[in-house]
Amino acid sequence: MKLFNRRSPLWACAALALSTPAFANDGYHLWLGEPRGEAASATVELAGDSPTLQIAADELRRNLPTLDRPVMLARASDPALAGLPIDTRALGTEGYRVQSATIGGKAVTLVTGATDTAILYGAFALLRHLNSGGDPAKIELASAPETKLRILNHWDNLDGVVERGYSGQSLWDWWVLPDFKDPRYADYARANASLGINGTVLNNVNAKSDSLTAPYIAKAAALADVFRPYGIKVYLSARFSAPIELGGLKTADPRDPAVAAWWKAKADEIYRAIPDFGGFLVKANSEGQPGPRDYGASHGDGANMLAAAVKPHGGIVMWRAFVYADTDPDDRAKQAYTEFKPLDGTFADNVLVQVKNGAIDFQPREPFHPLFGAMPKTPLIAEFQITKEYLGFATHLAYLGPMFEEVLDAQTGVRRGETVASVVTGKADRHTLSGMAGVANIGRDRDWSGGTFNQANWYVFGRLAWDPTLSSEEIAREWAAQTYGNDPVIIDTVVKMMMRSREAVVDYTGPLGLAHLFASGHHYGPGPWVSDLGRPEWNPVYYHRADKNGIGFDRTRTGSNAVAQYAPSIAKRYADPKTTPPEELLWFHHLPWDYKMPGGNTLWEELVRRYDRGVAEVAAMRAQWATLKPKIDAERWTKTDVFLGVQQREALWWRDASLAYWMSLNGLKLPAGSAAPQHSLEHYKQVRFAYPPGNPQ
Ligand code: BDP
Repeated sequence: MKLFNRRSPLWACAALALSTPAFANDGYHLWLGEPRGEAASATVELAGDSPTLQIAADELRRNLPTLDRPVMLARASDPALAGLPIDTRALGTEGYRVQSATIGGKAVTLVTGATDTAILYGAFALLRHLNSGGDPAKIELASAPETKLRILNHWDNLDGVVERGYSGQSLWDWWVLPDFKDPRYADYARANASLGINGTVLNNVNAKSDSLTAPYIAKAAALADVFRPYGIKVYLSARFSAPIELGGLKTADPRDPAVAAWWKAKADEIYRAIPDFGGFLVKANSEGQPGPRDYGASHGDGANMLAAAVKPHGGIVMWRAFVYADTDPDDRAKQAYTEFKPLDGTFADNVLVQVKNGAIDFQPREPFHPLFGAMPKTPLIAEFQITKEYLGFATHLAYLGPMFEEVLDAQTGVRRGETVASVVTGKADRHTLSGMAGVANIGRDRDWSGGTFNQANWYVFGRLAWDPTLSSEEIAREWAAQTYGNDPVIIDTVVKMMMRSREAVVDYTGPLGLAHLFASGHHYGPGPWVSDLGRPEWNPVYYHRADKNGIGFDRTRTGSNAVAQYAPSIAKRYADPKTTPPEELLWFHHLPWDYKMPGGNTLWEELVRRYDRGVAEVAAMRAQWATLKPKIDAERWTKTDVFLGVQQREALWWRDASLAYWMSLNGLKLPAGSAAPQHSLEHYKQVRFAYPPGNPQ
């Protein structure tokens, strides 16, 4: 038990009296904070009973500060609520309402909703309100999720390695499941429920068929049992060739009745073990994965065959649009659209097409994927990467909220006011299915995500999946308050660091729309010179196309014409370098080094300025963090401080290596005031790492 709870007023005195706060915090409790223990004394009453309501009540009893009235948890249909002026109709099945009410002559804070899960969400909303500075005297909270599916995608392999995972081994201890259910599973579910996340795909999209065998179904069922009372459904990534590998069939052709029958029987088997199984996620014909194209069938044929198998049980299929083929010489950024757009209208009604935020692959910045807005007859689920494969793993501080927001707020140009968010919520085209998926950054590290600031990315994903129109800055504020305490100095400093952090990573890794300049395989550190990988589009040189004369990928009519995949108004803007935002310039245009940028710099000068700005920004973040030392527990403060030191060193490495390489091509000098790279280009080219995390061998 801690000496003082971080939210108690005593905490502030302690912080003043001691140079370092006297308690430890290893980050395990995430934004939910250390349990209040004996300090919590709220009275919580329950109308009705269920495991979910019990969880909601326990949560409040453990963590809610004393209020001037008891909290009552009651379903909207409870007779005690009849006649009260409380409108719950707009809340749907998952929305909640928390407000003062007089029930049976007694003043209470009522937490209500149509279902027990909605009440659980309401309980967490109440905690969030109070723990992020909300007025206890003014409790009036109501919200319903804007999307139906709010799902984490775990890229967890069955051997415990997490592909692109930087927070230790997989949380799922498959070996001892289903017998031993690690208590962490419930804590994981609790954290997700606090955000409204209602689904989890347990295994990697690069799936093994073993996860569909009886022993693994039993293991998944054990996890589903733990997650169920938290409103979380389990999904599995399905390997398309499983009928061959497990069923002994000669083919996995989706048009073959024996294949369809195999999947149907498999789905029936899964549903016997997991009656509320969510469905399948599929990566097909992408990066070596099997799929319907192996048989000349379409993605639609594949998705619909699986959809038919889960349909009688109410399941869905999330079919990924992340495809690019070695046989297709076209610009990689165009391939998903080329393949999927013509399939619009052919998918079964329980299929969603899962589209990454950008057309290439989770780069620090990508323009929104042109499929958003282009498939009105198909519900699209947006896929974001919470784990930071291309943003410095768990070590570099990059708050992804502004990046998610930038994509969600992007106008598709298809109809007036249509944004990616309105496509994703299904509102644009009146779909009942809708959703957001996030590639999880969760592992067995004590702090779950490999560092406190990475927890913010899990948090912001969940909050935006609930409501994609929320502000990432507001979310940063509420996260900071709950995570570090309600001290305005802490909140302001932390939020300031967070809000600039992603742009800093863009600046030092690939400013002005450059992308995919990463070292091979693990994607850690710079490798803009790499040109020897098997497929052209795996090589950074494919993306930047720099030479003596210029830099950038021409995606206009004179080049790949990827711009034409956007709606006309957006395509027009991107077709001209003058109207393309500088942040996306070299994504769409190949320009001479002396191209004049707005503001008067040449392209080269502006590029260098941005690399320098990124490095300076990290130094500034570190200095800001230093000022918080007396206010934050030593354990969490130190880890972030050390990580910022690493980031500072590596931002400089990125900048120096990149500039050394660009200068070797363009022969230009650095602008006055910009320091020469510390080492030669050869030095940077030789940097190697043994066993970087997240890169299955
Ligand atoms: C890329 C990752 C790779 C994933 C792939 C995917 O490098 O590990 O398997 O995306 O999304 O970002 O399928």
